[in-house]
Amino acid sequence: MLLCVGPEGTGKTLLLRRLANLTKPDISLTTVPTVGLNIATIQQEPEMPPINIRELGGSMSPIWPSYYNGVRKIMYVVDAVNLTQLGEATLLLMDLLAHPKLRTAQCI
Ligand SMILES: Nc1nc2c(ncn2[C@@H]2O[C@H](COP(=O)(O)OP(=O)(O)OP(=O)(O)O)[C@@H](O)[C@H]2O)c(=O)[nH]1
Ligand SMILES: [Mg+2]
Repeated sequence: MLLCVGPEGTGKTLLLRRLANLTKPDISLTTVPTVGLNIATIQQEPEMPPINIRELGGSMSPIWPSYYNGVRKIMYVVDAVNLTQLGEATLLLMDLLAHPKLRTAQCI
């Protein structure tokens, strides 16, 4: 299972919406903060099985670990322009990488 996490407002929902609708150039830029779980299904090629990605809202970071069971890959999203958030982004990433349940997961 692929998990998408990162601090609040870094663009996770928009990125996943973009990946799920690559052929539609006019996707809406309007999103609401994810409270809970957002599941995106990405179909790369018609003959390939779809990829399900679970996004956890940044506001839920204290309870992210309750969703770590069975995670094989992690997509960690950072807003590199938001310098005031980079410290928080680093601490959350360090916590994530140190978690025993994610020891064998790949981070991208
Ligand atoms: N212009 C522009 N706006 C963006 C981009 N990525 C995100 N945004 C805007 O930033 C805001 C937050 O984006 P979201 O995708 O909801 O962020 P998120 O990481 O899912 O936030 P949480 O679910 O609260 O953790 C929205 O208003 C988006 O439209 C981007 O690449 N370009
Ligand atoms: Mg979101």
